[in-house]
Amino acid sequence: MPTVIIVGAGIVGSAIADELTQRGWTDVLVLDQGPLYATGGSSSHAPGLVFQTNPSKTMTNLAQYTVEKLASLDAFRPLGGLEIATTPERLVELHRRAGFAASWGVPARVLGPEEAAALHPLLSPDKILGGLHTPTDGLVNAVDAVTAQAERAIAHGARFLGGHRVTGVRTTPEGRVAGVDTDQGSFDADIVIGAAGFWGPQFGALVGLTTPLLPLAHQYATTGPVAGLSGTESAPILRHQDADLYFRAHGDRIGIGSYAHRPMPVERIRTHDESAVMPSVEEFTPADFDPSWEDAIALLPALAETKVEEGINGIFSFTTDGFPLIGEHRDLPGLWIAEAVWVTHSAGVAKALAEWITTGNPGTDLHECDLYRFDPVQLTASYVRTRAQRSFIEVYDILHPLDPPADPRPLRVSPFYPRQQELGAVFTEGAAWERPLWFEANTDLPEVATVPGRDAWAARHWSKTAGAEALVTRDRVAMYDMTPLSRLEVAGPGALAFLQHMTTNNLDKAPGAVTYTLMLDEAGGVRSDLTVARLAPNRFQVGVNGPLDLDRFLRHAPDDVIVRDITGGTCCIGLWGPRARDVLQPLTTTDVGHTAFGYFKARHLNVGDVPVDALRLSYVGELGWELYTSAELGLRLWDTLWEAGQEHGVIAAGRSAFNSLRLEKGYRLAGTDMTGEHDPYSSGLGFAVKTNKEFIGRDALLNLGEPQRRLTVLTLDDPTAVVLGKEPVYVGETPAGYVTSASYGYTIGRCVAYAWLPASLQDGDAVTIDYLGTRLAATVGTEPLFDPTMERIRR
Ligand code: FAD
Ligand code: THG
Repeated sequence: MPTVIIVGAGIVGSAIADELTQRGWTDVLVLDQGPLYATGGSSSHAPGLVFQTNPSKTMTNLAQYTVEKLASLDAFRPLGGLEIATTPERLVELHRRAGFAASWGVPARVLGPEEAAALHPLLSPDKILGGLHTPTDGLVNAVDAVTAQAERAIAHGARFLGGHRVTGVRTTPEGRVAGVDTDQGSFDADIVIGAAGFWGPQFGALVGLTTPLLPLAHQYATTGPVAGLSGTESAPILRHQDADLYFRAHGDRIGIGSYAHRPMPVERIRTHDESAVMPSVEEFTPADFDPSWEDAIALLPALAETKVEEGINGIFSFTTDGFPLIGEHRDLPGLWIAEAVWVTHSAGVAKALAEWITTGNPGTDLHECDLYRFDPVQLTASYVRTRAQRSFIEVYDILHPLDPPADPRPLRVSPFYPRQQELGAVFTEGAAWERPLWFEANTDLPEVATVPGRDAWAARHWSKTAGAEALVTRDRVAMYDMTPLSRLEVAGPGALAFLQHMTTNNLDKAPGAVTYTLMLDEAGGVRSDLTVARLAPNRFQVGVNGPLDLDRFLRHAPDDVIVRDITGGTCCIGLWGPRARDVLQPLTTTDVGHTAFGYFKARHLNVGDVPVDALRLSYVGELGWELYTSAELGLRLWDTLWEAGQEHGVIAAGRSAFNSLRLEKGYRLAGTDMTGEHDPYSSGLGFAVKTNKEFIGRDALLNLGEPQRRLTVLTLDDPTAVVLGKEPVYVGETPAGYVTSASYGYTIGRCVAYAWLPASLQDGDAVTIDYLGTRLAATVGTEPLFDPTMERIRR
């Protein structure tokens, strides 16, 4: 049995110790620099509100487990959660959040002002427009929860030592973890887990690991006695997001947390000796709290009779995207971290991590939380500082799914950026890339007039012009900037065998072949879908879905294979549409006819003056090519195609059209439509699996039963209605699943929504989708909705 050391005895560290010992890994030592179990970290003063509902299914599931577990340990009180609206926009947002709750299986209901106010002794109906009530939300006493989990772990063999500061991590000559050094001596271990909370970056520095979190102070204040509070603490936990506030009762007093103040990054974390209270508590700065106090009284007038008696600026971790950081150090096996985790998600994260360490698989889809989800440009100190402060500011904001981050921008731009600007690109940002959503230059296209309008929420970051771009792609030809699509070069004598092992489809084909294939985890869940182009016997170009695919390749690559991310130094134009060949052929001496250059083939050719690797495939479901060249030739490639395309009516088209076209064609987006929770068959991707060869996840696939759920295509019945993704789907009055991605399909004239639904549903069955509190009728369809015979592509 491996020996485990956990650094940090906060709520995360103690939960991990409990989960490991529950799994029979009893040789666990938990070290904390502070005293047990109020260690001086964030858990020692967290007021412990647990609101489970989150736009992320994973985060919600982690919270649901935390509630379940801590309730079983008597460390959770299900007082209910109440989120109130004081603006019409927030009321709509509460309906959207009720949708998330229904999608992920949290009971919740939007109530009118009277009913909502009746739940809380200090609320009055005239102050609010309504509330979202979640009966299973509630309060954790974090120190009690730490203690309960620690005591159970100790009963199963774990040891906890306070007053031990970890100062180094020891390694074996082979480069594995061997133990830790502390200010009280050394300890051996096969596995070391950093649960160091906002000390994470310092702990990471001991092992050469960039830990992209920022410690920020957040104000929490407690009032004196409040008339009207019974002292029994039966009031639900309360959120007033329009004023960036939350409330809980402490006996007959109220605790108020505020995210309304300026971000307060902690420049230097104090030691225990230097701290007046504890390292995670900085001195209260009342002036920062004053506006929040006014807002609190405005909502709960009974507070006017009392005052703020105590306050802290309490420190905890913020990340650039709001998700935790979980995973194993790629270059130091045996070193894991679980940091930037709220009390709310603590036990769920601990369970997933314990599963991951003991079985090799977290059992929960953690891709949003993975330590290696970032591109290097997202790991600089300045980026982390800017974006983590942004996360603090936006904690309670109403965020549209397409809202782009504000700064730092622009960071990554493709070589076509100046041309995109000239064409009036409306940019969004993804993975630090500037990405055109649509081009204002296309606003005068006659097709624009045929595109239906939509409601104000769905119309954000959208334009009828995007619809016109989609129609022109189907009708003529368009150029798409595919540069941000991550691509890897996989080369060396072992490259073929490696890729065969890593993915499901057969890649043992002659150079010039392109194959669509899946990367599974050991349990058969879909990690990613890839295109593999064999450019030479020992050299492959792999189109992937981002840094996590690179990470997985790097972890598995043997010595005779080199894996390189070539995204940054190269660029790509997707030239797609029925006239794509008419544009391309005159520019090259290579025959690009269907016979000479077939579907899913790769050729090296010249486009005018530019050497390119051309891949004949298209995520939008039209005739055409992805044309790759090195970055410095990108502008020349763009201009060459643009000029040649004029007589064929070429346009530049953006992400918005792209997403619509791929959904009409039924092409999935890994990480959104299917994740590690889903097997290839229920995802509709069985065609890319060849079980007659060996690959990771094959054994698990062989033991699958009949799928219970299926990724199902729906169309909305109302030809002007749209949904955006994550909405719950009802069969009759029963929540039956949730939408993954959705977009209006401009060619088919209906909104297309993919959804995980019971496998028993059939073509033509009626369902409803809850969109912001309104039920929209939808119908199960047959895939693909567009061009099922492939006549537009294979010609
Ligand atoms: P910590 O509790 O900070 O534990 C980390 C431990 O690691 C510390 O004990 C530290 O001493 C130890 N450590 C670090 N480095 C070393 C080392 N080198 N050697 C030895 N030991 C080390 N979350 C919610 O879910 N709901 C809330 O309502 C809520 N409210 C909050 C209100 C405030 C004012 C604050 C500040 C936070 C709040 N949070 C809330 C966030 C929550 O408190 C934290 O996210 C959570 O407690 C983090 O737990 P942790 O175990 O990761 O960190
Ligand atoms: N281009 C390239 N690589 C990629 C993508 C891309 N890698 C990541 C991601 N996108 C992969 N997703 C898809 C999804 C569908 C298809 C291609 C990439 C596709 N599917 C055909 C189908 O389902 O009919 C393939 C059928 C077949 O196997 O022949 O084209 O956009 N380079």
